[in-house]
Amino acid sequence: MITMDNIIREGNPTLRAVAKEVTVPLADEDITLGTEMMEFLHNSQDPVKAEELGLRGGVGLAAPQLDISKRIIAVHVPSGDLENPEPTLSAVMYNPKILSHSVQDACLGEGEGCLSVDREVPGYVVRHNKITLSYVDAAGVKQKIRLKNYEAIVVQHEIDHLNGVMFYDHINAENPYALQDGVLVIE
Ligand code: FHF
Ligand code: ZN
Repeated sequence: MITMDNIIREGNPTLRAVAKEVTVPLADEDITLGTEMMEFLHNSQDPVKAEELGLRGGVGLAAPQLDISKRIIAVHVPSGDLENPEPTLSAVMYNPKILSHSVQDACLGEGEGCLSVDREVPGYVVRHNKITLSYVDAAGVKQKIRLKNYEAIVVQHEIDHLNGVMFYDHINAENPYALQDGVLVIE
């Protein structure tokens, strides 16, 4: 089981490395890792399990955060709507790739945090508002999807980890809350 003890923190060089693509068909080891990464996200969002295990709630996890430099991410975005409890996005993605993106940019009004960063870093993290993404799913099938708004932001945060990029690399150092015209602020 993955816990916070398995998550490396900033300063570890693996977080600054470019991760390697996984082979397809997927190796059993990579399928198992993906399953465990998704289980971590589930546990971290379950108030009882998160308390028991001392987990920070997470909507995404990238293999390099486990000191495994492979292009594997898991994302699990809860709906937040009691009428419609299905997660808005839940997937393990192997070799995810942004094929194209909107001209429009977006950021989270609350800024971002990271399981590998044990401090608050204020400021807007400006990303693409919409992305078209390809990836290989847990069944080894190639997928192509379009994402926008919050789901697109989460996936970009995770893909950044595969490229050695941290969320605060995107924050304007002089004025963390400076925004170019037309950037969508997601509340
Ligand atoms: C998180 N937590 O998941 C943040 C961190 C924008 O690489 O967003 O470092 F648990 C992955 C509902 C809404 C339930 C939000 C991407 C952030 C990715 C993990 N929590 C949440 C929730 C959350 C990081 N990460 C603050 C831990
Ligand atoms: Zn992160």
